[in-house]
Amino acid sequence: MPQFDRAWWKEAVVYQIYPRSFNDSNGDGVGDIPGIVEKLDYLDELGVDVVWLNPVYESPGVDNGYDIADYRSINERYGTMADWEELLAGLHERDMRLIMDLVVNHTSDEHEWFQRSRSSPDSEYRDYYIWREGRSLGEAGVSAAEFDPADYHLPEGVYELPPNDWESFFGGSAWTYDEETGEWYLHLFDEKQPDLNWQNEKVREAIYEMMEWWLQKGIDGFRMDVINLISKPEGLPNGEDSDAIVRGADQFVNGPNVHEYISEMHDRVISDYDAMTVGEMAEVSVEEAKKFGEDGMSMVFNFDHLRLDFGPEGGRWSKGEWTLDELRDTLTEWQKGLEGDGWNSLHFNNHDEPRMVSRFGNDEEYRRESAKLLATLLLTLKGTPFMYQGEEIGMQNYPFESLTEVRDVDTLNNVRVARQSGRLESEEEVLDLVQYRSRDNARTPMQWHDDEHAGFTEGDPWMPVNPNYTEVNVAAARRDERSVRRYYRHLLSARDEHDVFVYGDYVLHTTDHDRVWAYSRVTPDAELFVVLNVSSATTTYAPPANVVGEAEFLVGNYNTPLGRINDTLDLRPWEARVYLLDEPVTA
Ligand code: ISL
Repeated sequence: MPQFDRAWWKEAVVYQIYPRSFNDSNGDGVGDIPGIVEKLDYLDELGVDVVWLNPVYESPGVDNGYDIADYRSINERYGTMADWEELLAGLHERDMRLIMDLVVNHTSDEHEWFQRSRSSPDSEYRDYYIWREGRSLGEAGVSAAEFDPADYHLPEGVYELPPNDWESFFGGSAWTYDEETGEWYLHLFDEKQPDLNWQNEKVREAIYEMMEWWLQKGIDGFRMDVINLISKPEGLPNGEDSDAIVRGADQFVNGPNVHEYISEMHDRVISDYDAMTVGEMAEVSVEEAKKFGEDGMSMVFNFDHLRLDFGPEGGRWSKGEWTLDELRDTLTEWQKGLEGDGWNSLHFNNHDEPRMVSRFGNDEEYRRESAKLLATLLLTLKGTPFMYQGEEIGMQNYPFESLTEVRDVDTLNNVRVARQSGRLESEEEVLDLVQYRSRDNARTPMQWHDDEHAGFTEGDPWMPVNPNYTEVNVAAARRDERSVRRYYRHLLSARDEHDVFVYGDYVLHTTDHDRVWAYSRVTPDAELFVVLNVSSATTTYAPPANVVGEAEFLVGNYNTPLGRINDTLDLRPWEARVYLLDEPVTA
């Protein structure tokens, strides 16, 4: 038996639950914790190991819970602490684990710390956040004619610019002027999400205590929201890189003390527990990810592959074409980059991204096939896979017909800014982009069956249900032997059975095929051979000579009754096959 550097979180498959949209137990149109408890057997049967729960803490809900007003209490909308405890116990009884969302780059402006901080420059909480004086027009080199106070929501009589040129991820300046004290506070997201000042030791202490409190309650780890934004450079200099994801990102992404803070957090809190941590990183290189591993993080989320379809200008709020070459190269870079020296997370979906089958698959003619192919990729690359609710039934983007159907603060703010600047003009352009990119695509209610509102709620759902629910739903998937869900279950159990899915090294076979992506996963005593036709056309592929021959056909999305790998493979649209070889043949 080969010796692997084992860890439970390497062997686990995570299932992400966006509580607002998962299952509503009390008919108020918003999903809740008792609703999740009702579905625990569903998750168990699917075969996932860990639940990542998006924020359920006390919050005004401007960013659906990523604006936290109290880290230690549960938002009434979602239930009570007792409900949450029942959820944790229910998961543990079924041998599943729970990781919670840790949102500590910012709080809500309704958090007590901010209320106190805002009240006076002399408050002992002033330094919990980042306050600065504005710049005069002269200082910023801006003429009076160029200056429009409306851009900064300034009250009458105030003629100044924000302390620097940083932009918020949600559009517009990252600073808001506060009338109370005549200073500006920093918020890299919405103005109702002020950034905490991590330089202040008291802030760090308070956060570590809170983390400890949750771990003591028995949780199994944290997903750490935008954690590489927590360290801002001394003097808060203007952005220098005009290609940065938002203006200023070159200054505040992976700031000067970020590793010091993360390793301190690890030493002070995490290292006492057998916990899993995954750091969400707005932008991160392989080299930087390794450093976070050295700081004690289990893994990071990188988004390189989810940027391939950005347009040349306008970043996320423009549309570009991805190619198989780029997708394969990007993921291969991470596979190889962290080999033996770190651990990957794997994800194509989350609550911030459009649905993977609409983005990387063909959600019209080959919805099922392409959803299954993407599932194969997710569950056969090396790393910890993260599934997102609804992915197991091939849920797709929502056909938004009007902005009135959009709830997401990020979409609404960014659309407003793009319109103001003239970058988006016609209604069609706006809708086209929203349909493609909006985070709300992922946030429509989970589709359980074909009754009204897809069985998500007995009330009025907070977000419209995708009209395809009559066809795409869990009940229908259960009845159907060829369903996407069946396929996931199959792959998940194969993954449980064979170590090579988890620990095998990744070896790429197709460096430049324009439709096929083939690779092996290799351990000292086994090999998986995976072949994917990432296209809606049939295609032919000749595998490397040494994998040709007898092999067990483990999983595939078409009928392939073969006990061997032939020297030429005729692959149907979006065909995916996974073979298990008796012994490793690829070096
Ligand atoms: O860049 C994005 C998506 O590709 C942004 O939508 C997103 O805000 C960014 O990835 C950070 O996301 C996280 O922090 C935000 C919150 O709105 C997101 O839901 C969360 O996942 C602020 O807390």
